Amino acid sequence: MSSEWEENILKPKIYATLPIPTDVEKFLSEYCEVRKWIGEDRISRETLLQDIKDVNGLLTSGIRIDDDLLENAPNLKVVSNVSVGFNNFNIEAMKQHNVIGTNTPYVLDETVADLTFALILASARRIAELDRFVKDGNWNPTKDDQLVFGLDVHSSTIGIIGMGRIGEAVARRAKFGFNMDVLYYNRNRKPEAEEKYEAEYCNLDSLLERSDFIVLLTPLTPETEHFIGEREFALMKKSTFFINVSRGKTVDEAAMIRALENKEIYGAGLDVFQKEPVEKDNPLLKMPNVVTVPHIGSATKKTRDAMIMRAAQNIVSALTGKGAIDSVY
Ligand code: 8YV
Repeated sequence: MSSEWEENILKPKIYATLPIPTDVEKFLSEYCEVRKWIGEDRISRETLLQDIKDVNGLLTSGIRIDDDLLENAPNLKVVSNVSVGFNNFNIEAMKQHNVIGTNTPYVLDETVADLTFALILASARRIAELDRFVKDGNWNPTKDDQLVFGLDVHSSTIGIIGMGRIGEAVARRAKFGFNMDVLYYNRNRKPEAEEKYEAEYCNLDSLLERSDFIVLLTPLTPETEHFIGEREFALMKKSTFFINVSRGKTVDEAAMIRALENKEIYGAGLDVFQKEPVEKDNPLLKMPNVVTVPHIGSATKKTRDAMIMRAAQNIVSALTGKGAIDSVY
C-alpha cells in the first residue's frame, strides 16, 4: 500500500492563483497535489512563472497564457479559467504546447443577466447619482421634482449585441419582466430566442439606431476588439443608454467618452473597462450619467463557488482523462 507521500508523487500537480473554497480543495486533493498562491495581492508574473515550473495544471482567472508562460511550464497539460471569457488565452500558443484550455460556462448566465438589468435600471433611473444626492443632504422640498426624473425601462426597446446564453437570459428578463421589444445582433440567427422572446434579428446599424438600451455581450476576440467605436456611437439615439458587460476592449473607450461628453448618448452602465482596475482619473468616473461597477457580473458567492467547482472539475477531468470538460478549443 503506497504512503500518502508516494501517492502525492504519483498525483498530478496543480497550482491555483486564486483562493479555493474548502470543499473544492478537498475535491481537488483526491486527485491532485494542490499548491496555491497564498499572497494577499494578485500574484506577480515573475512569482507565477517561478511557481509553475513543474505543475501539470493551472487553476486561474484573467492570467495571460502565452508562449512565455508555456515555455516556463513544460509539464503543463491544462489551464482552467474560473471565467466564461477566455480572452486571456493565446489559443495558438496553447495548441503549439498541447495544453488544454477550459472555461466555466452556464453556471453564471443568470447572475450576469441580473447585473445587466441592474445597470439598465440604475442608469435609466439614476440610482447611483440620486443615492449620492440624498446622502449628500441635497434632497430639499421642491415645487417641481423634474430634477430627479429618469427614463422608463418598461415598454422600451433593448438591443442585445451577442445573443449567447447570457444574451438569452437578458432577453427573457426584458420580454417577460419589462415588456420590452427585443432586438438582437449576432454572428448567427437564434430561432429559439426569436420564438421564445419575439426577438427580432437585425443588422448592427439598425439595432444601434432603434434601441433605447444597447447591451454589449460579445466575447473579446481579435474580431470584436473596438467593435463599438465612433461610427457606432454616432448611430445611437441621444436618449440611448449603452451597457457593457462583456470586456472593456470590445469598446473604443475614448470614443465612448467623447460620445458621452458630446451628449450623443444619454448615459452608460459599465461593468468592464479598457484597463482594470479603472484608472482613478478616468473621465468616466466623473460623469453622473455613467454607472460604474468593478467587474462584478458573476460576483455572487453562490455563482463564484459554482464557477470554481466547475473549473476544478475541468482540471481533474483533463488530468485524469475522465469526465466531460468545458474545452474552449
Ligand atoms: C470573471 C467574467 O469573474 O466569467 C467571465 O468571463 O468576466 C467574470 O465572471 C472574471 O473574468 C474574473 O476575472
